[in-house]
Amino acid sequence: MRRAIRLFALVAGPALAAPGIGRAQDAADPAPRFDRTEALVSMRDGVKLYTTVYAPKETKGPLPVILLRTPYGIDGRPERLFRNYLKDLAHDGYVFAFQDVRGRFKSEGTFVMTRPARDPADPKAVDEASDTHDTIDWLLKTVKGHNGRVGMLGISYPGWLTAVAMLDPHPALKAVSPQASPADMFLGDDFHHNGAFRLSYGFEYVAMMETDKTNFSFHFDRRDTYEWYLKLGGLANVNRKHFRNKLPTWNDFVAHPNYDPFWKRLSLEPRLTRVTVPTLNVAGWYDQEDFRGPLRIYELLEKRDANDRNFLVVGPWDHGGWAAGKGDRLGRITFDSDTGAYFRAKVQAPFFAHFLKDEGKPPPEARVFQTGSNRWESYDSWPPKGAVRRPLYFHPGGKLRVDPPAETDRPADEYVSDPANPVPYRPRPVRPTYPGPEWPEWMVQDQRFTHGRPDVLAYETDPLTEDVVAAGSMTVKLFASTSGTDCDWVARLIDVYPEDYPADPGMGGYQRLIAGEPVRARFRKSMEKPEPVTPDQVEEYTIDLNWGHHRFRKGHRVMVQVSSTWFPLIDRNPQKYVRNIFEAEDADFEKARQRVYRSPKFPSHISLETIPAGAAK
Ligand code: PG9
Repeated sequence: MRRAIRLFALVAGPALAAPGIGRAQDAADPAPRFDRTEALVSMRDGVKLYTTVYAPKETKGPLPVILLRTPYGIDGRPERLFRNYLKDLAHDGYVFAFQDVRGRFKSEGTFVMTRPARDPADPKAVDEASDTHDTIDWLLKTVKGHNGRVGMLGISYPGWLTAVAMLDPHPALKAVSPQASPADMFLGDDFHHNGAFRLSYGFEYVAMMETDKTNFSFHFDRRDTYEWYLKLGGLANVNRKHFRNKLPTWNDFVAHPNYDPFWKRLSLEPRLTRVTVPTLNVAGWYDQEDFRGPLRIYELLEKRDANDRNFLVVGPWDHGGWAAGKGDRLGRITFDSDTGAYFRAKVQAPFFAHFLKDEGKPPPEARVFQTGSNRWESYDSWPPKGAVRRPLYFHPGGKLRVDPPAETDRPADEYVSDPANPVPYRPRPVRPTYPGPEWPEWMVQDQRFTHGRPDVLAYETDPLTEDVVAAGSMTVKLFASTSGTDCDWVARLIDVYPEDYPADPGMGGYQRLIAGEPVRARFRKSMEKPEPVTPDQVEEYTIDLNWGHHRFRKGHRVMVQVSSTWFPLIDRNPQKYVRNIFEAEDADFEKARQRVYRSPKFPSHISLETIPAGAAK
């Protein structure tokens, strides 16, 4: 059964379909005046792509063109984007062009999820870069009075489209801003994290994109999708009961459960070998979809950035949270300033003005919001030079301390992980991803809903006697065993507020999530060749929590929670090794006894790159 998805600004990314804080205010602003034309633009293989062009009615001299391509449907969107995401750019003066990608909405052809790069030896082959190239050719011939320079930007899928255009750029493409673009869908981003499958997102996104040409919303017959996914059972039931082998991307998930050439071909990472045009990379600390991607794109390009044209901005945002609204809060967490409005007016618009109109100065290398202190900081390298790693070790009694563990007669903590009762990733009911208002906010939700569960371990410091500032890499090292032959390990880093918190008494004791990631035991040695684990044998797992920039305040505590499920964000591991978890049957799921070690030989710990607390206020 189908029902229409409620759309807000899908051009920028589906996360914006959810109502955002302060977003209604943007609607009150008057939109700039444009002449709108539409066209079906022919690509090199004859396929026509639906394109609209908005030229300002009042122009001051030749203008650059800004191009935004999307799979989410362009009709009606630009008018809304001119009131928020593109408002400052529109006021500065650009011609804007929007396009439905092949196979979506009013464009011809077939949609292929994150279409792989074409074979350069085949002149007839197409990909998103060639479609962008052909579109820019057409724009330069058709748009009157342009200045010969084109810029591209977009969030998430449109951000990925920007990134692939930048890797193989048209000569007129002079500035790009890939925002929240995925980089590698097996290692991070939307579909998997470290090879662990993102069940709710993968299932719902694929249904949305591949059921037909428009945005389809899967109908759940349970209000709580936690319950729905649990009842679904083994993933073999997805095609059997719902998709019936008709959705190509789901079939790809099933056919490619490991990091094989299929996933490697889709990865942008090996292609990020040069900075082709000035690039403003944008990421949000609380991006629930594509966080690793934009950071990896920045990091890999930065290694080859001889001419200083690769820049980074990270703000306190959910997925696309900078596109609309003030950005002064997310859920219960406030940021003391309008970070989204600041980004649009003071970062995004000046970046394009500099590189497309020769106005103003280039941006700083890295503009990074420090959460916890709520301050924007500028750095000339990211992570900042001189950051020092500080380990915090797991100890008996749920303690987290700087000293390594001593010998003890009980060197591990243990719990039973039951796939029939998985740890939820947000408080139930877990409503569907779109247009549920919770999805954009779960990464800052109070983690007390899992604290104290018998299948969740927690290690926390005493109240800090001084601020601790994490800036850069954050990693958990687990020494752990399972009684099964496969399992997952999930680590979450949490800032625990003091019980007595006069600044906002409702936040007393709040367990604020800073980062969390899963790893799948089968991939501990190789993502390409999974292997079962030997029951009850201690193994070493590294859980990379990516980069962070957070000030743990004096009086707060640092906490790490460890569990073996995070559902339905991550699919359940059967805990018995099966060849392909996408083909797992209900009977494959087993309970397992999980042990986390904290001994001199097996010192599980978290390690944070830190900078002196005085270096940034
Ligand atoms: N996170 C979405 C996505 C991007 C790229 C590929 C697949 C999904 C999006 O918001 O567009």
